[in-house]
Amino acid sequence: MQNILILGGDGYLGWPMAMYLSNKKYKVTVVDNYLRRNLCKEIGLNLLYEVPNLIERARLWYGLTGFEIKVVLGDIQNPEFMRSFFTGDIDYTWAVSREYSGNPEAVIHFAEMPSAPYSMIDYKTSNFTIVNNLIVTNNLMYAVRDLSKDTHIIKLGTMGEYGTPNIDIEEGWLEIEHKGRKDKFLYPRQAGSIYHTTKIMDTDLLWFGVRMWDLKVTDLMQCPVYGVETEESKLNEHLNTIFNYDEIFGTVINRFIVQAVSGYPLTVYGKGGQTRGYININDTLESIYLSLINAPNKGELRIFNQLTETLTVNEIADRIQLIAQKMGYDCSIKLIENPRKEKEEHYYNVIHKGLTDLGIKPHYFTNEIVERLMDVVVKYKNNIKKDIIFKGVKW
Ligand code: USQ
Repeated sequence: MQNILILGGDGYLGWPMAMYLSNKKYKVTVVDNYLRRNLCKEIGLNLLYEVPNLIERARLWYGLTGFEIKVVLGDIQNPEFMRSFFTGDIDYTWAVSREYSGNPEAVIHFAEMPSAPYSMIDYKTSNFTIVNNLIVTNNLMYAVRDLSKDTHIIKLGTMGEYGTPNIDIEEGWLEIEHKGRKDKFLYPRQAGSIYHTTKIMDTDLLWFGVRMWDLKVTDLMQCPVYGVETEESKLNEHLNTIFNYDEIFGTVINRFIVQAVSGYPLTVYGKGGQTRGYININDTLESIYLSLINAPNKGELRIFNQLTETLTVNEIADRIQLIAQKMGYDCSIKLIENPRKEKEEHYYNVIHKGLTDLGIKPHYFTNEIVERLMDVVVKYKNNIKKDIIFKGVKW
């Protein structure tokens, strides 16, 4: 039974990941400071449905499965708090047994402010994003360096670090020949928001830690994720992950599904030719699991481009409109002035071999997947607040 620490265990990916690993008999501890929930309250962003707090969810999970997910609430921007997970001096907020399970074999690091629009509201939200994301990553890196050097750090990076270059996006690294000599470097990064820029800085920090202290790191270049249901959440709807459909924390596919169901035109930004990788939430869980059971060596920064397919915003909108109309919803598409500064027509070819080689079995963005997602969302149709769908945070 391996011992896994999940930072950001209350979030969109953190909680489903905790259940997924707990179901596979890992000893899971989650830590969170409710950042996402608190920011939603502060800005007035309703979730699609009420989500029980972390303690209530862990209790419910334990009641249904007999598996314990230990919960610790607090802010890992505090270095001593972060270090407590490696010294054993932990004050569990909720646990069945308060005994320390030992140093984690792996830490899965989701604990960042994850929204590009939030980071672009003003200098205050920008500062917060930079400080929070970098201090948390640095605290983790030092805790592992000082107290648990064999721990595998799995960090959620983002495809947005690469931007949209006019050449193929390689898997993390680029070999360069210059004046007759060759070397391998991190693939050039050029992000499109302050949030995405903090992810570049995270990668740089951890790459430094790998070079200096032989840390073991996997960096997952994650693309926008969509979906709600996972095998584990099917046990009870109160185990469903946090679901945002607002402009700040909602990702485009989840947003468009809610918009389609509620009769709000699908808000395609600009020309809609923006191409990104996309991944189903179940594939995210599987790829993190595959990274966990196939750990890199000491002194290795391993990078995976974590996507299963690429789509333009127009392709997403067209597919969702088609299915929505078939299901009887009045769904239209509206091209609106792009509040972001990004290329709206561009080359996009991403190499993503690493996870395929490890054996991932992808769920693609099919008509059936869209239908199922709509069926889930429509149950909560009466909760949808249309005024939070588009706020127009400008870059
Ligand atoms: N978009 C629209 N209309 C909308 C919302 C979005 O056209 O109503 C467009 C955006 O302009 C963008 C694309 O859809 O071109 C994707 O936007 P998004 O909001 O789904 O995703 P993004 O802001 O890039 O961020 C999300 C997550 C972030 C993660 C990132 C992966 O919030 O945490 O890191 O996806 S990636 O985009 O690959 O960097």
